[in-house]
Amino acid sequence: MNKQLSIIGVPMDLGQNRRGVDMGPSAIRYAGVIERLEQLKYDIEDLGDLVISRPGEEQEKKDNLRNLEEVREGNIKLAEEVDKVVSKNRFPLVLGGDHSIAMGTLAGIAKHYENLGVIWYDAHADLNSGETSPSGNIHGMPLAVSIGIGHEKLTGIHGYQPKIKPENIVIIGARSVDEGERELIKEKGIKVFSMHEVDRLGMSQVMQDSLGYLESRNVDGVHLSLDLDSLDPGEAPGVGTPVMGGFSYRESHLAMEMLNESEKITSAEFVEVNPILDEKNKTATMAVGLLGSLLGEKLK
Ligand code: HAR
Ligand code: MN
Ligand code: MN
Ligand code: MN
Repeated sequence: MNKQLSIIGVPMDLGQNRRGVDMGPSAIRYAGVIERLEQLKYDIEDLGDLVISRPGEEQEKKDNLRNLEEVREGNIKLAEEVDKVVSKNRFPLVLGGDHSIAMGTLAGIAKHYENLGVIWYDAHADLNSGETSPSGNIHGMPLAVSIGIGHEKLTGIHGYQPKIKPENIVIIGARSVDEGERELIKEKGIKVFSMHEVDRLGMSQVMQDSLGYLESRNVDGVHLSLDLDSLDPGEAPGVGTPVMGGFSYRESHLAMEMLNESEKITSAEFVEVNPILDEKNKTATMAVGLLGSLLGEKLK
């Protein structure tokens, strides 16, 4: 693991319609992320939180894309910041914020790789576009945007597209997938370990298979995009779109340890922590615990 790590907070909540997820970076900081990583002997550069401009009043939803201009603008800024971090050969760790920020993170990272792999750890597939989305919320679209599907104002962020190849993606934990997303998964042959497979195979096998799959694709880096709604809402209630039947903290912990052991992860983002919906900052505390494991905490 690259021990030079840069943290960027992104107080973005415009990719969906429940306020509070913009406080995610603060909640994760409050839960002690910096101290935790310092203990693991990381050289940390904290770049603080980006400034996200907020429309004064509810914007008209154009093309079924809520807050399109603001979400685009925030992601352009994020892509630039992340790009600089990778150029300095540092590990970018992005703290959200809603999942729409994955568009900017991936835009900043992927141009530095020939064949970037992505692990999308989420209850959702985030493969909608304005045409297929039931909500018009852009946080349900970033994975589609990153493979070049969606509004030009989103797919064109940071001046190139697509950012990643559909065959270099592994989705883990999906259990709420819309019709249009299902079709796209089939059409593009995207690898998905839904909750069904995780239950049948167990997390250990799923992680082994996921890493093996990405290796067979000859990826030259792997980005982990972890949406906290992958966890069961009983354990992690501080998320905007909870879906029953999620991962336990324990099995996610194992997943993170296995990713650490693989030494394949080259960037990460933790998103969708909403402290307003949380209980005593539990969800942010879990995010920090998972990050600790991802970045090398071990008992022996
Ligand atoms: N699929 C639904 C939609 O597009 C819900 C998306 C929820 N998204 C997230 N990201 N929390 O995973 O509206
Ligand atoms: Mn998501
Ligand atoms: Mn590339
Ligand atoms: Mn989700």
